[in-house]
Amino acid sequence: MTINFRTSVDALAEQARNSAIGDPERRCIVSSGSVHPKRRGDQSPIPRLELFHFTMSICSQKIRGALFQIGAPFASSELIIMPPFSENYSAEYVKLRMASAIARSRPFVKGYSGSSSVENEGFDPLAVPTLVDHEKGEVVADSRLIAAYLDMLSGGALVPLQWQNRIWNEIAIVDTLPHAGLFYGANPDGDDRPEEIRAGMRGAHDKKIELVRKRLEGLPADSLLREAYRHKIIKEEAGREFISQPANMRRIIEATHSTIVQLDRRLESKNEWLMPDGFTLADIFWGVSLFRLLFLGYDWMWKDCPRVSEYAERLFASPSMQNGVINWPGHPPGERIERFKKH
Ligand SMILES: N[C@@H](CCC(=O)N[C@@H](CS)C(=O)NCC(=O)O)C(=O)O
Repeated sequence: MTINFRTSVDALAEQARNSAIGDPERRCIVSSGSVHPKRRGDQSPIPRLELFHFTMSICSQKIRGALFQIGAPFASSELIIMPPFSENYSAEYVKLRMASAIARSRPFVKGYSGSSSVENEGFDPLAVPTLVDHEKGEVVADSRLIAAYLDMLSGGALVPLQWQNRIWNEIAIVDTLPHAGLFYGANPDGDDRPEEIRAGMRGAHDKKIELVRKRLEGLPADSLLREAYRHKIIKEEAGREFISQPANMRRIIEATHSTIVQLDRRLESKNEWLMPDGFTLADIFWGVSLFRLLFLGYDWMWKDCPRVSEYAERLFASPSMQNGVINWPGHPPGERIERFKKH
């Protein structure tokens, strides 16, 4: 029997779209740099690329930034990944994500270090973003791989050949920063996260574990899907323990601070961007990271880093950051980020 992968990927994406996304308003078509909601009943075909993502997911922000940078139209299928919704725990969505190559080649997530890098943690099958290429019948998971895929589609517009090594090295650095730990956990020496985040993150791991457990109950025994959910529980339990320890939080804050200081040394004042001759994927990943640190109140990390300070201002004004991150609908307010928003 031959399997038509293209049809099966389309079907998986359709099931994920229809079952996981609670509100059809969170499905729209994005074209030529602007967001055009797709009306209900609109028969226009979905574009070649479809992104399953979430406004506040840092990994999703990197990919939206990259999509806007290359000007590729895409179908935006937005899941709410926070409890009590946790639409990313829908079995239909997880099945789609498990059709990606990385799901087959990497072990499932089994620990927590504060980052969400596949290199450190393993593959999280219940996470966003996931890209679907409807033309090729391909599902791509993990922000680094999705970014590489988009670079390939754009003919190298994001990662010019001459800077490959340096750019991928920068991306590996950003990928291992403990953004998740800094978002869920409080700084024991002064929590500057916006009130909405502080309140929302209280007990978040407990709520997530409970929701995953509920979903797990209905899954077939001995199935790979069940294994995927079991690993998600292991990760969330490890995360709950990790952020409860002030020593862990101090360690990841210090590590992030020292990474920012090192970035300052790599930036050259004569260049506008990180690479000598133009805006690249490295700038998108750093833009998203610095914006998140600013939002969470960690901008003191570049108080004595003049090049990072100037670089951050330029990044936050760039079209890919403006469209894909800062003005993407639904970003929660924060006193530190308001001046960068277009009103
Ligand atoms: N290495 C993955 C990490 C994916 C990931 O951890 N995504 C987070 C948001 S940035 C997520 O979906 N979390 C869902 C949850 O915690 O339940 C990537 O870069 O795409």
